[in-house]
Amino acid sequence: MQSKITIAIQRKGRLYENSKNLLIKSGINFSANGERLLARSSNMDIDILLVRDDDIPSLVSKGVADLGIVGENVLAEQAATNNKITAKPLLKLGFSKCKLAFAKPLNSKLRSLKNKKIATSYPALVKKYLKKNSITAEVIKINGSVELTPYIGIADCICDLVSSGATLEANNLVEFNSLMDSEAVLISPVTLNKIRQNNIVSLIKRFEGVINAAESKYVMLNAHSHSTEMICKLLPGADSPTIIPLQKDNKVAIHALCKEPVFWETMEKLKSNGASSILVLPVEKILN
Ligand code: PRT
Ligand code: ZN
Repeated sequence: MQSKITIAIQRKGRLYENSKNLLIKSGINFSANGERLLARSSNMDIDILLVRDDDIPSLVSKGVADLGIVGENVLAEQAATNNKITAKPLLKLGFSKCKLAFAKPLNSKLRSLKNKKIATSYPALVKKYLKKNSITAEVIKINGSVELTPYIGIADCICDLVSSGATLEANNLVEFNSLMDSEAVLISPVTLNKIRQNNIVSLIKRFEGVINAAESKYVMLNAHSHSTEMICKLLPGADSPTIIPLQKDNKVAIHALCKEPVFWETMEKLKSNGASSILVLPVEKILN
């Protein structure tokens, strides 16, 4: 009976640091040194497979790994080309956010994709998009430097991942349509391994706790008791704030777990509605 859980993460690249940090914050101690494919947790019955991101959907679909971390873009592209890729996303992880978008040269007169040549590393997703929108166009698969293809006459436009937009700008390209938003997701096989199921579910709950905590803040402030209702309405994503009477001046302390970001604008609004001594504190872990 194999009780050890295997998790596949990217060995190096854009997903690696955040994936590693998520595992470590979830209480899994391991060190990934050098070119090793396998790292063994020193405190839990867990193996970490360190691989290329492209291999993660198939390792998880086959059940070689019980869980994996990969970009939604990679999972969607592979699932669109290969019906053996059955791994399903369980949890959005909130990092490596980007979008798959169409872009054209700044001086291009291109108005529609019809009969155009589109260079991309995501041919299956682009073809699916064209089919869905009843557009006939030529899709050219390119593995790298997609942004150069319009200038060497290979394509009229591109469909590539964009995050800050700096690469498009540096190559005089402009985005004109978005195909999908993407971020890193936790994936699992369609059915969890029966022997390890309980442990896997507990682990997923820990990941959830870390993700929720990253987005949550604990807010503490003081206010006049007559403004309590208005102040509580302004606290983003707070379920049921704690209200504690203060000794002086008919005032209360309000404490709340805010499950959405607390921006400066929100704090300023709280202040203008009578709140004072507003503290916004990070939350490390949440177990619901
Ligand atoms: O070696 P391995 O196969 O494991 O990694 P890889 O080289 O295939 O992938 P990697 O590490 O580059 O990216 C892994 C994942 O990060 C992607 O599959 C996405 O889910 C996610 N991600 C998030 C991105 C970006 N943002 C991103 N900006 N992946 C690539 N880019 C590239 C994009 O292709 C373009 O060249 O960055 C450029 C655009 O960035 P901006 O900031 O200039 O817009
Ligand atoms: Zn890759």
